Amino acid sequence: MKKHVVLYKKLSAQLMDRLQAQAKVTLIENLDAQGLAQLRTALPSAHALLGASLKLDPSLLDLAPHLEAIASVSVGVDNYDIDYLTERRILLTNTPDVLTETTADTGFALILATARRVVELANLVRAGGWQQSIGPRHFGSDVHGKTLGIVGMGRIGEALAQRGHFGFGMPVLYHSHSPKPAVEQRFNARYCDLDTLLQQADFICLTLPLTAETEDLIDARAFAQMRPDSIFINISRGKVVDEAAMIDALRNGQIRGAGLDVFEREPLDPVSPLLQMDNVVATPHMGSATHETREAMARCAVENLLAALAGERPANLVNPGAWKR
Ligand code: 8YV
Repeated sequence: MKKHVVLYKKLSAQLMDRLQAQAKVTLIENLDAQGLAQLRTALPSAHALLGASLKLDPSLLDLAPHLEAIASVSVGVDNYDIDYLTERRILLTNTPDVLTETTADTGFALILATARRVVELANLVRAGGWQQSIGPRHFGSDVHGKTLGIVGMGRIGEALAQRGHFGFGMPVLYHSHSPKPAVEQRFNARYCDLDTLLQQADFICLTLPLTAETEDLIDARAFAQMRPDSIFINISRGKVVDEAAMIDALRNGQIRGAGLDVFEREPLDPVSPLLQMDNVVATPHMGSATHETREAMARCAVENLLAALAGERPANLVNPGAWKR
């Protein structure tokens, strides 16, 4: 008998066909109140889940006694209680690698957009405000040759370093759990402690996962280390930053600006003070959001899920402790 897979993220027709050939599939179209009610109804018979952007608490997963696997369409796994899943021997998989380059591109899009005031000046033109050659009050700041500081040197951090070093001639500082000699050799990068990076970098970019250790890592004390002409970039998770402290730092001129793709609560509240500041570029968690990359992530998630249901070890297993063999 076919296993029951519950999707809470829509798949392309091609991937849907592939999944339906192997499993009974229930699709939850939206994660609104009705969708969440549908999910709760489907969980008691579910053998696997596939989706993203939904916190799957133990209280919800207790409704799924037959659950064998969760295939997340994401590289970040902060929406899951990994200890709980491992205890229940529920395999959790994610989609690393396929989104690395696209997410690093987003990081550089925010660096350039924030430093050169692209959104603000494009809106000026659109509003008919371009009446004469622009002057100093509309000037931005250079990116090439400035110091790029990367907090978290994983796949995305490395891709960011590659762009900075080879693309923009930027000296690269980085902070992570431990030094990475290969990264230092490839990108002439220098490992330093967090405070040194915050004090010396022109661009401070967060590319680290949200964990118990990194939650609120960038707080008022951290912002106080940064230079007034520095620009803060976050493409990791909103909760790595004390958002109120960031708002204060921007208001008080402790930093020049911020390029933000992630926020403490998402979607960002339309009345957030961040949206009232011209020196803030805010984007809707679009890090991996291209047609090509999201299809590649979904394909990776489907492959992980089908392997798990077939009793094979998935390629991207987040919690190897849950693996039976
Ligand atoms: C999106 C991400 O949240 O991969 C992650 O961890 O943050 C982004 O790619 C995810 O892909 C939503 O589908």
